[in-house]
Amino acid sequence: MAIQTVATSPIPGQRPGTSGLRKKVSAFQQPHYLENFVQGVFDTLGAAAGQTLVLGGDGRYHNRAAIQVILKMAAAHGFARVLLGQGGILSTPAASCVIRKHGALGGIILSASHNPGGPEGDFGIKYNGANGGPAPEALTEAIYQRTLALAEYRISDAPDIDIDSRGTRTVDAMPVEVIDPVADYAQLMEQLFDFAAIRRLFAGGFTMCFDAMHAVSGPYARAILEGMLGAPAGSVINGQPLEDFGGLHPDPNPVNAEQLIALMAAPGAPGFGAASDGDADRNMIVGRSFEVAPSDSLAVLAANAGVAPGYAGGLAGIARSMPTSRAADRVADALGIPCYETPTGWKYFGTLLDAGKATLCGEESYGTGSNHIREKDGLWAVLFWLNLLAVRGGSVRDIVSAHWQRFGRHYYSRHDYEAIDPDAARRLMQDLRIKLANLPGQNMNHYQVQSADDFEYTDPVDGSHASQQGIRIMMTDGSRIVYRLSGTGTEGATLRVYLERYEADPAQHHIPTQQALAGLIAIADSVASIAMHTGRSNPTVIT
Ligand code: VG1
Ligand code: CO
Repeated sequence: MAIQTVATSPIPGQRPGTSGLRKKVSAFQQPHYLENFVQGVFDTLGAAAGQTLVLGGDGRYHNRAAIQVILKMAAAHGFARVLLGQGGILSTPAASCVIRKHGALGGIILSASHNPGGPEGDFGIKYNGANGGPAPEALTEAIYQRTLALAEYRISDAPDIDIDSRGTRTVDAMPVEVIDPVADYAQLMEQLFDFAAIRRLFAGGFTMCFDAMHAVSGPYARAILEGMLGAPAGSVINGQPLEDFGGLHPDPNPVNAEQLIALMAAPGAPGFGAASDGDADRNMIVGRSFEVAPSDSLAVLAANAGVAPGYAGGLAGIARSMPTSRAADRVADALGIPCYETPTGWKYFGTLLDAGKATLCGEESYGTGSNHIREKDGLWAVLFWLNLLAVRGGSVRDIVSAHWQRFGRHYYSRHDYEAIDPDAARRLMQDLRIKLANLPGQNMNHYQVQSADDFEYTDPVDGSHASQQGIRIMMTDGSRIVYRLSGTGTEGATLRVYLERYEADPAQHHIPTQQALAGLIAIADSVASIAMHTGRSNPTVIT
C-alpha cells in the first residue's frame, strides 16, 4: 500500500455557504470533486501528525462512498487516527460532542442537513474545528482559496475498510476507530437534563411522538427517548436512517412534517410532538394542535432554563441570529443578561460560546442549542422541553401562552421564495439597498419606517467583520421586515423574507399568525417588488 499523488486542477465554485459546501450529489460524483475539497481542507489545516480527526455523516446517499475516500486521504495526510461513527453515521451535534470529548483537531461532517437527499438530491461536506464548531468564515475562505490553487491531491491506495462493525482497523498505517455514534452524545445529555424526572413523566403515562423523518436523529432518539427515558416503544416514528430519507424532506417545519402535524391534531394526540432534520441539529416543537415558533422556543427555554440541572447555575447570555425574533431579548432583559445578535449561521455563535459570553443560542430556522457543544442540537431541545414539561406540568400550549402573557407575543413568520432566478434575486436585493436611505419616515399601511439598513456584524470577541447579512426595515412600533438570500440552497436562489410584529396585549395573542402579519406581508412585497422581480405571487414555503 502506498500514498498516491494524483494530478488535479481547480474546480470552480467550492466556496462553502452558510453551513459547508452543498451541491447536487451529481456534482460530488464528478472526478476529483470531493478529493479537491478535502485536499483544500487538509492543506489549510497544515500538519496532522499526532492529531485525531472525527468523521461521520447523516447517512444520506453518497455518505458511504465519500467516507472511504476521506479515510484514504486522511491516511495520506498523516493523521494519527480517525474516529468514525459506525456505519458512517454521526449526527452534526454528536460529531461536535465527539470532537470536543476526544480532543480532536477537528472533524469532517458529511451532510446537506435539511436539503433533500437521494441520488437526485443534495450532498454536503463541512469542517469543524477543535472546539467542535463550524469553521469560521476566515477558515472557510482560506479553504476555498486553496481549492483554486490545487495541482494535486494525496490519497492512499489501500482497500476500502469495513465501517459497519465497531473496533479498530487500519487504512495504510492509520488506525480508524469505528465508534458507537450515540454513546458519547447520550452521556452528555444525561448530564444536562433531569432524566429521572423525565422517566417519571413517561412512567405516569405521558406520550410523545418524535418524527426522525428517516434521517440521522432516529438512532439517537430511539436510544435516548425509548431506551434511557422509557418513552413507549413507537414514540419515535420514521426512525430508520435511509439514504433517500424515504422520500421525505427532512426539513422539520409544518409543511414537510405533515404526518406529525396531522397526528398532533388528531383525537388522542400525544402530549408532545417533535421532529428533526437530516443531520439532527434542528428541532420543531409541537403541542396538541399547536406549533411552537422556533424563536418562541428559544425564549421559553431561556426563561425556564433553571429547570434543567445543566443550566441551574444561570445563563451568562443569550445569542440569536439577526432574523430570529426578539422574544429572546425580552427574556434576557428580564434576567439582566446580554443578548447578542449575530448573522445567520451557527458559525457566528462559536466565539461567544468559547468566550463564555452566551449560554443559549437560537435561530428562527428551527435551531436551538447551548454551550454544551458548538452546533445547534435537535434532540437537546426536545429533552429540554421534556424536562420543562416534567417539572412544570401542563401542556406545550399552556407553557407558551403563559410566556406570552408575561413577555408579550412576537408574531413571527418566514416566507421563502425558492429556486428563483439568481440574477433576479440579486437585482431585488440591489434595488432594495438603493432604496434604504429614503425609507425612514415613510408611512406604509398603518406602519411608519423608523430605520432601514443592511445588517453588519463585528464579532465582539475576535473583531472579525461580516457585511451584507440581511436587509432590515424597522417600524416605529418595533415591527420588522428582513430580507436575505439563502446560503444553503443548490438550485437557483432562495429569497427569505422574515416578518415580525410585537403584541403586548394578551387579548390579542391568539390571532392566526399570517393574519396578524398581513399588513407587514403586503409592505414586504411592495417595498421589494417581490412579484415583479421573481415572477411569483406567493412564497413556496411559509413557516
Ligand atoms: C439556513 C438557515 C440558517 C441555518 C442554516 C444551516 O441558512 O436560515 O439559520 O443556520 O440553514 O442549517 P440559509 O443561508 O439557507 O438561510 V442546517 O440545519 O441546514 O445545517
Ligand atoms: Co441541519
